[in-house]
Amino acid sequence: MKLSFAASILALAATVSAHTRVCNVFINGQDQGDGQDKYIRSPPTNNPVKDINSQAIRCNVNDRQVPQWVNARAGDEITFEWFHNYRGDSIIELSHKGPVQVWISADNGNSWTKIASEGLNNGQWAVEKLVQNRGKHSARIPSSLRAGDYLFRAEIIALHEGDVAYQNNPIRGAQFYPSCTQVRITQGGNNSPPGNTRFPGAYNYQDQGIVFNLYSKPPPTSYTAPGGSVWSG
Ligand SMILES: [Cu+2]
Repeated sequence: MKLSFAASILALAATVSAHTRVCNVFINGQDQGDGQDKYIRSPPTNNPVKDINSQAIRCNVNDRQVPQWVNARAGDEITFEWFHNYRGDSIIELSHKGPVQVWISADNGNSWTKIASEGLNNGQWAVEKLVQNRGKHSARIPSSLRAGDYLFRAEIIALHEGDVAYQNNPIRGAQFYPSCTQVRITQGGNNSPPGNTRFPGAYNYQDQGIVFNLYSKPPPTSYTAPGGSVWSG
């Protein structure tokens, strides 16, 4: 009795610490400070979203305006830093292999445009690279992007239970970690992002980048992330 209670606590702790969320954003390498609930629409926990038809697939479960905006210019490099529970911890359990993508929205999340995507490159998953980079990944803000207020949606998709669709087996399925940061582009160009993508709506359970077997033999050598191609501006 005692043992099984201890075991279940350990199992719970392991599950919780496996997950991840964004804590800080950098512009051209400059740390913008702890952004949680300040300029990041932080969820209350580091749990994944699994239902791709839910509103939470957009900006996670706590999508509301937060008080601050990160200032940046078109052409700047934006970096997102992830962690389990505290900065500099082990970031995300390495079993959680999958792609890392960045999207932008000019209309508070109504429509989205992908600006960065990394999947499987020379046998290395974007999540493995993220852990190697101490939780950081970067994207170039298109230099033609029009000035204005944007949401930047950074996203990890963990495929370790993605060999089946959540729809068919709700205790498994790919895990999504969307995170929305408020960014004010103070100086920009002439182009508005096409915004041809919606969340929910962009993903479906027929996408081969969502129902995907990491453990096939021989191991997968190519992968196409869901949500279409990257807009370069
Ligand atoms: Cu997890």
